Amino acid sequence: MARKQPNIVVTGTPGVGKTTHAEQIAQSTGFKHLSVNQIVKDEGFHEGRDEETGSWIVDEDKLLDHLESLPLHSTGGYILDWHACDLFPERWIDLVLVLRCDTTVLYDRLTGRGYKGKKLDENIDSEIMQVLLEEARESYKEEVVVELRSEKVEDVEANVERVEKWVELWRGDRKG
Ligand code: DAT
Repeated sequence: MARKQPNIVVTGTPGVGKTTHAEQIAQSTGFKHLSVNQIVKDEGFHEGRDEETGSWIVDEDKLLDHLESLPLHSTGGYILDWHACDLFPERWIDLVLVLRCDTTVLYDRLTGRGYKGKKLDENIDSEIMQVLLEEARESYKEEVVVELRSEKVEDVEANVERVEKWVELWRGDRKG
């Protein structure tokens, strides 16, 4: 069955603004925001935390089984917010937003969150090396992946507006 609504992935290095964007896009489109990290935590889809970085060691099979049980792939209308994107089957996803941020701005956001040492360095390096953008480009078709800047509040407003327009076009295309 063809989806009536698109599914959107919002990805990027921690601190780039995924939650901020996903919440606002959910509000303006009526789509459901899935914070994948929250699901991993709440449902216990992990094998504890990495000692050094404190990140969850995710049980990807359990996570995928859970996502598969949602009407995500049939009805659509979901926003998947996660710092990874290669796990989601390509056929589920209609748009991948990769948020990008200047590293000095990101540094301040992450230290403000209490990140330090290896965890801070790894995330800053990941942004410099555009790890998530590469992951998205390797996992999805070129036209599905959109890189968006997320440094200022105005960036969020412009990005949300752009996504709203994209959703309208997507719906229009399917009505024929
Ligand atoms: P993520 O979910 O990617 O970890 P977040 O949405 O929690 O990121 O944002 C981290 C912090 O940075 C939070 O205090 C909101 C702020 N922020 C994010 N994007 C922003 C932007 N484009 N302009 C101003 N502040 C932003």
